[in-house]
Amino acid sequence: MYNNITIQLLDQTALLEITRPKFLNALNRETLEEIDHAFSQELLQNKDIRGVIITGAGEKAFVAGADIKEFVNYSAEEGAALAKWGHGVMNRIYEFPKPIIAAINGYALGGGLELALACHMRVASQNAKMGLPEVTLGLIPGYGGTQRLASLVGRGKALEMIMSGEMIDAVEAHQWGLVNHVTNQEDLYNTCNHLLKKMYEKSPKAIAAAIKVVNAGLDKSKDGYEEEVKAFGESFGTPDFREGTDAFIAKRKPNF
Ligand code: CO8
Repeated sequence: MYNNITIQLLDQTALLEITRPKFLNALNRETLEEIDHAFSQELLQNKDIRGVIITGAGEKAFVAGADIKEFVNYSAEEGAALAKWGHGVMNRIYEFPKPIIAAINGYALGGGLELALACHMRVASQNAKMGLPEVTLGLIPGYGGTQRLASLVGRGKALEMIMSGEMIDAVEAHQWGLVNHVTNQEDLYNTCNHLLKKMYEKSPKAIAAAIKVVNAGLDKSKDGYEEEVKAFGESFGTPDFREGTDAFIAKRKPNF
């Protein structure tokens, strides 16, 4: 069904792998379209899927960027249209109502790092290298990276990374707050899955509401506090609230 990605359902976790290792998993248009399709359809609709891990095939790269060869002859209008469309894809991941972890297993550069930034959490293996090298190409990040990196690590560090175009390693990325955890290469999937499994014991409706409200607070067009009040109130009407509070009173584990 897909040419550039695979999706494996392992228990309640979907493992989405980008499978262009020959090109270090660079995101050509078709790959991004397939990722977008997956998040709009099966990953969203399949109730057995409680969380997603995104990673890159091969030993070397998560994703080494947007596919440079595809846009070398683009005009300003074509570049802007590509970035606008890419924003839509990244936003669907950013707003996705189930937890998503980027398992960064090598190079995460340019659009690849921007994809990881759109995920809710990032776990890097010790061999990972992260950077936004667009200035080397006479470009700036165009898939939301200027905004999401600054909101994650602050303006100073974001500008250092963007203006130097240099890569940082997993340990430095952890110190910056860019990745949540660092792990051995062979433990990467298990570490991500372990994080997700803890979330599967909790209310999926509450998790979806938390993603929405945290994102709203970072969105200049929204009032995060107002969104919190609204979502908090709505939680009271959910079966998950009934189950969670009944379980507490009965001194048992909730079953979500
Ligand atoms: N696009 C296309 N092909 C790529 C990319 C890429 N981003 N990265 C690697 N490849 C290809 C190489 O061309 C090579 O293919 P071939 O064998 O056919 O020549 C193959 O992958 C293997 O790569 P290398 O031989 O270069 O591997 P090395 O181990 O020597 O080097 C590096 C690894 C350092 C990661 C190197 O490949 C590199 O610098 N890649 C480019 C990194 C980069 O600049 N990324 C940013 C791209 S721009 C971007 O992402 C903009 C995002 C926003 C777009 C918004 C719309 C405009």
